[in-house]
Amino acid sequence: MFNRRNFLKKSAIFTSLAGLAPWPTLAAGRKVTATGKTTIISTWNHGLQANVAAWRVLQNGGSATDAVEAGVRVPESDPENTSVGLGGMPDRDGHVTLDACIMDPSGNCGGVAGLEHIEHPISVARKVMDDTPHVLLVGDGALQFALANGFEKKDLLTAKTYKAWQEWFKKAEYKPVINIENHDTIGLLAQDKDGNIAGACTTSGLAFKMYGRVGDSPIIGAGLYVDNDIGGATATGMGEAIVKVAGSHLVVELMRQGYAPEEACKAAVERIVKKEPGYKNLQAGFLALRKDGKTGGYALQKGFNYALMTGPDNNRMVDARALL
Ligand code: SD4
Repeated sequence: MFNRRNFLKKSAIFTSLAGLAPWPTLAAGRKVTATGKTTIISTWNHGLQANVAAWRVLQNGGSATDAVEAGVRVPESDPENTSVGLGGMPDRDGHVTLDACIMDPSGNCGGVAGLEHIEHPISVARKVMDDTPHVLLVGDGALQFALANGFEKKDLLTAKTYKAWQEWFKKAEYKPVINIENHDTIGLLAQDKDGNIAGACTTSGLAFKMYGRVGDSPIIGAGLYVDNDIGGATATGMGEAIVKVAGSHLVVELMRQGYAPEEACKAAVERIVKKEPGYKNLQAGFLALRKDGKTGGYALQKGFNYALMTGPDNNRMVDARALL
């Protein structure tokens, strides 16, 4: 018997299989379309200034990709910020090793991991994306690439982080702590007025990590993922737990299935809880920006906040809800 709901369901499946739908019809039967508004969302308090820089780029006609890069360069240059770029905490051997990645609306991406001496790993990640056939360069190879492309070699260890490292030595306890300095990666997602979404993520990683340790932040699908048909997601917190569930990709795929941004972030946090026996002792948080400009965030532990900008005079901090 002809039934309208079945008919709509079948035609939705058919059009998306045929690749005809601009983006899949959601489970709720609603298409998510861009609204023509600009939205920028980024992790933690340093996101406020990052959002402003990203906004400026969009206002001046820059692309979403230019905007996310410019946004996260702000905390990368801040020596007081001990978890991103210049002034980031070193590993247990005193090396400041940086991880970053970027993804554009066409699905292109680039990243660097374990990069030393370069203040703006995100811009090196952008060059990897734009100028090489690869998606990820690591360690010395990433440094050589950066230097060959004119990036300046710098000492990223500051008096403040050198002191913290010396202090750490007194106990030399390798125990990541929830929600303090070593959990302030910046992940930033931006949607321009044409609806295009890009994302960037950059960090110095866990303070006093093992030399060579790489977290989620430079890994596409873990620390960041963008599908311009659906939306973008980014992560903060204990990288190992986020990598294990391919967290940001998971959030985007859940939005594809019809989850609202906050619900998708919550489900990704729940997945970590299910898979990670030590979940009570770690933090993990996700942010999501959907194609229709809707945003959301969710964390495992309390204390995660994010900056949301939807207008020149509307840039504010939002406290994310938490599972525990
Ligand atoms: C990492 N996710 O390297 C990063 C750490 C961080 O906010 O600070 N996140 O695991």
